[in-house]
Amino acid sequence: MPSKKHIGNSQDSKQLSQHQQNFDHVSAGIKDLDNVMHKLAAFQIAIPSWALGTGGTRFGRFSGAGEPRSLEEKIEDVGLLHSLNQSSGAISLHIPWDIPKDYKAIKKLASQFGLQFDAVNSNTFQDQKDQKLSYKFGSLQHVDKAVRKQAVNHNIEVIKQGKALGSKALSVWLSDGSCFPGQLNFRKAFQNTLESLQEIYAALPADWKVYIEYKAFEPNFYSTTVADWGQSLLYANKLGPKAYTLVDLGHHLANANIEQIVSLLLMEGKLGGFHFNDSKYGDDDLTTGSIKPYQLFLIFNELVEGMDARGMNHSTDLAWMIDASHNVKDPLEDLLQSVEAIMISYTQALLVDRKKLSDAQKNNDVVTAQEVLQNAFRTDVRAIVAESRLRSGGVLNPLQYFREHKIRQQLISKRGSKTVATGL
Ligand code: AFD
Ligand code: MN
Ligand code: MN
Repeated sequence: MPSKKHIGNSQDSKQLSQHQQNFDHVSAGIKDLDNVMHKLAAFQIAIPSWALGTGGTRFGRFSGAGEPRSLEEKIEDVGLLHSLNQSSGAISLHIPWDIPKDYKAIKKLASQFGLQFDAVNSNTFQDQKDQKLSYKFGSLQHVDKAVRKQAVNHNIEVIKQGKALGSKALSVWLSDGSCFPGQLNFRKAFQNTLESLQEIYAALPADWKVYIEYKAFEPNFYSTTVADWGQSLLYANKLGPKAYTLVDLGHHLANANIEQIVSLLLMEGKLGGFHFNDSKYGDDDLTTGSIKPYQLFLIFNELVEGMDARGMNHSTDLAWMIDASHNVKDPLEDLLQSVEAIMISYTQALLVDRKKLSDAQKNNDVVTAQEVLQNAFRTDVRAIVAESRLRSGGVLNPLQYFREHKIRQQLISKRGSKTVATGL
């Protein structure tokens, strides 16, 4: 684990002076630099506990070495990321993959690393060993009330766990749906799900939110009971003011206009938060910004515009999280890349000339509108993100630091080379 002193000593002076030049150059063109720097320092992206190990596919899993073997080690990993980039100051737990044994000790450990507990995630998409009834045909939607009850009780239990840790939200992602036409009565499945969600909603503490995550398909391939933002919004509206829609970037049908979805959910005051990742085909869970960086920028453009229109606090009024893991990268390096991509897009969105864009829109000046957006998108803001990180006590180049200081090798020597982190 790099200590603050260690980090301070590690900055290469040549690289630092190059950075200073880059920063001076790019920041010269920014009118309200202090405001931008302030917002960047405040912006934190939660890391899901299940992204710290190498993810598998349904064909196989190639576990990496030195993966965290326990919740404590997952917290250490997120703490490590946060010490390097100062932008990943929260962890999101998945129950029952991450049930804490000693809440006090876990809370203390997290606070030592400056980490908060983000939303807790329930799991009714898998059967657990000691489980009485099966979720093979769904959980909250199930035709059998006893199965629904079991799934509701699990969610209430997850809320309890989250309460003990200081979380303020429950994320519900359901794999409920059907694989073949005729298998399910859509209306009954919706109504069962709604009733189940209502019971969960009733158990939410006053200052909690519930996020309803949608996904177009997989593991069900004919219908999904919370398949898109419209369906999620229906549930959220019927549930009440503590219920919101959660947008996972990989959960849409191909080429969906996610930025438009974001804009309208914000307008309705029903956008709860994000799961960031990238995809080319489906729920690919690739590194954020690795495939469609312009789309990520356009989403942040709507977020900044829409949140400002509602007077929202960028860092605290929505839940920001990464949801990605795969087979071929070191998970910590992958997460550093994702956080960086998010910070870059956010910074670029802060640089958009709002006045000019809105004037162009009023005048149907399509060309200028495009120029305004692309001017921001094509600005190399990496030095701004790095400067913000440095000012907060992070390192100039987290990835480089991770490799040069052989952090994975250190983790392997501590944890061993045959480790498998819990998760998907
Ligand atoms: C799965 C789902 C979804 C969810 C996550 C945690 O696709 O993204 O957020 O599990 O429940 O990856
Ligand atoms: Mn997700
Ligand atoms: Mn997903």
